[in-house]
Amino acid sequence: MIKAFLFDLDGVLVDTAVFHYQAWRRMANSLGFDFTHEFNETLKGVSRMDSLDRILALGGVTLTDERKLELAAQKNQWYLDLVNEMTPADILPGVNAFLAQIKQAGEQGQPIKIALGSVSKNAPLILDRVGLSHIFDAIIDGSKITHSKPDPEVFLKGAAELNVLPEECIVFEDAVAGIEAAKRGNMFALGIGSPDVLTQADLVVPSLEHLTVTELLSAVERAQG
Ligand code: G16
Ligand code: MG
Repeated sequence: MIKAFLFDLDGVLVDTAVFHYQAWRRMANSLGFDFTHEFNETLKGVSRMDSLDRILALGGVTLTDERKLELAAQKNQWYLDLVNEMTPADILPGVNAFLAQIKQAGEQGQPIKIALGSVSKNAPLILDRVGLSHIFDAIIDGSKITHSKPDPEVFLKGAAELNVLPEECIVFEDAVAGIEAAKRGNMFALGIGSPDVLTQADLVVPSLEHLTVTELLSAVERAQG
């Protein structure tokens, strides 16, 4: 039985994935190369330093560890300039209504706990900017984990803090690495985006808009037989 929902942050609750893309591209451009939207998909859910390594490898650039730390700090500053402009209006369509449905389900005798599962060290700041800090029963962010997605650590820690089993969780994810993390953690993986990209997901919806908690729980029950 499903007892908890674990939400990714970037690309599921807010669209900071776009800000990461802009800031990393700006950094790549400053080094004399560029990268595509398709390549950017492979960075989603991947930690800051691992993302930097992947981008530098793409550009064929080798740097000292010191220079890499400088670049990561520069990228983060450009990213934060964008994050600091965020307001509750930046919450993605359908999210608030979906969160309200979860609360309603609880009032009607079907309690569902919710956790954040993000590898971002900036997650608490983003939640604060958009006014979502207080809705979670547990928050797992980049400061609490040692392995980024596709390692399941972030979601397993979320389940443990909520005191539920992995198979009692639905993970809401927009990233290939995040879907893999959910599956490796033995959780139901709900992809938010395109089925052509999120091929490993158990179910894919284009966004949280038009998704109802009741329909989702029925779909999971059917899938789990
Ligand atoms: C997010 C993003 C990644 C980003 C990572 C680290 O993960 O999807 O692109 O590299 O956080 O972010 P930061 O540099 O802010 O620590 P998630 O798990 O929220 O999708
Ligand atoms: Mg994401």
